[in-house]
Amino acid sequence: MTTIIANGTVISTTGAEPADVLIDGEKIVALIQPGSELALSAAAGAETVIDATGKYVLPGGVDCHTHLEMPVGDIWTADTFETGTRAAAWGGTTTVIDFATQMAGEQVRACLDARFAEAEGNCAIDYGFHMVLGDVTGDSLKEMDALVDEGISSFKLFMAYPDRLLSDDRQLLLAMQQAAGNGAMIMMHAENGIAIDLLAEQAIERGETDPINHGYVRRPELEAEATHRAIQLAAVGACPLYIVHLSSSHALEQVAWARAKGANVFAETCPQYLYLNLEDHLGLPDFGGAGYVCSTPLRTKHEHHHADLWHGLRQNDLSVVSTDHCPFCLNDKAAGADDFRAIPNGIGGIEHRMDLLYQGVVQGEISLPRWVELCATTPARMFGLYPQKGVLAPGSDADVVVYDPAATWTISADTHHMALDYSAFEGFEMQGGVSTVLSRGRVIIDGGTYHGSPGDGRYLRRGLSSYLL
Ligand code: DUC
Ligand code: ZN
Ligand code: ZN
Repeated sequence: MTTIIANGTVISTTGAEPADVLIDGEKIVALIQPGSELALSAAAGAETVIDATGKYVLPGGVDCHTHLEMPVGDIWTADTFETGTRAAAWGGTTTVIDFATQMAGEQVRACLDARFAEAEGNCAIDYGFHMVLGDVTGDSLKEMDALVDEGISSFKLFMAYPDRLLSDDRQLLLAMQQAAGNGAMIMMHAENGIAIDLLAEQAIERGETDPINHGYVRRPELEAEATHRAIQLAAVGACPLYIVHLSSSHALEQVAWARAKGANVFAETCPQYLYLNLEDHLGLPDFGGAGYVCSTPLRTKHEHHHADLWHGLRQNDLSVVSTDHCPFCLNDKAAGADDFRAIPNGIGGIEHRMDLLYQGVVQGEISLPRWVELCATTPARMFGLYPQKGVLAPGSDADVVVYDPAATWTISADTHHMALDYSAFEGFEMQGGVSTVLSRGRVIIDGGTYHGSPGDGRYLRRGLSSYLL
């Protein structure tokens, strides 16, 4: 089956050029000059012609940080693999990398196999996994090598959550040394959880139970301290390091310092840290802030976090924008009505990452090529999916988004496709929107209709990060 996407402007990391995209089956076979003889004959022979006049044509988004169908205690994230990947597709994301989690006392292998079974046959788009090591043991270190061979080439460790997931410095270093040997990427939740838990305990003792206190106790200094420690441990362990959900100027400063020295240190941020803040969102009265509880937390508007993060995105000290899609419905957030520590952590945004970042293009914060680089190309390269994903080039999967820069619309829980009963971005007015989405050559979103089905998405065995090559 051949398809041509004609007359659009193709956006890549290097620019914006008029080009027709020719697809055969699941792959891109050529980019052709529009109106050329070749283009006309390709269009005449194609079974499907998609007219992209006036629109951008870009590689499908790669969201490398999601939590679909994930339990925290007995509360589950609201999106299943089915609903979450479908919502992602609506927003122009055609690949997700989610997490399999090993908790203390559990076997890595068994946890991963269970996770494969949960996703299998349910995803609308292609998917991969990182492995969370909640406990670094002889077994988990040995399994790291085996997992890399099976396409799980990144491991998330926690410096937070002493009671559940925290690895101490010895464990962090052991995992880093193992990663140095097998080529894996170490992903780090960089917050000093021991100090945070003390501050949280003291806040509760003072009767400060509201959601905003979640932001007060998770101080940016404690994100910076953990980020710095992770960087130094990774230097000693000699492995690449990727800081997840970076939210503060303080932590960014550490990443910039490491990168200026030439260290293999990378970081992502997420739309919530670019657009939302502690006072106006986490500080909403009557428990309204609960919907904005996430970790790392939203930061104060009285410092320069937003501006610094945009600057970091331009400078490449922040290389990726993911969502950290971790949606909990409001009745589940109510678990922490009397104690902010019990509010499940997370914000849902898998559907709106591409659009929210495009507002950065509209507002002049980033360029069009940088938008594509942050949302598709670099995450694919960072996590061993390039050039299968993240680029429109001959031989790459035909994951393509046709994006209409003239569209205008408003984010609302009433119209979004996530299985979440609110939106942290409710009422945000958007310029630009997704028109058509192809996943491996098949149109799955077009004309405001979803044309795919659960199980269309395939598991992706990832290689090593090519960002280092
Ligand atoms: N870390 C994440 O990456 N997501 C949700 C909560 C957390 O602590
Ligand atoms: Zn985390
Ligand atoms: Zn996360």
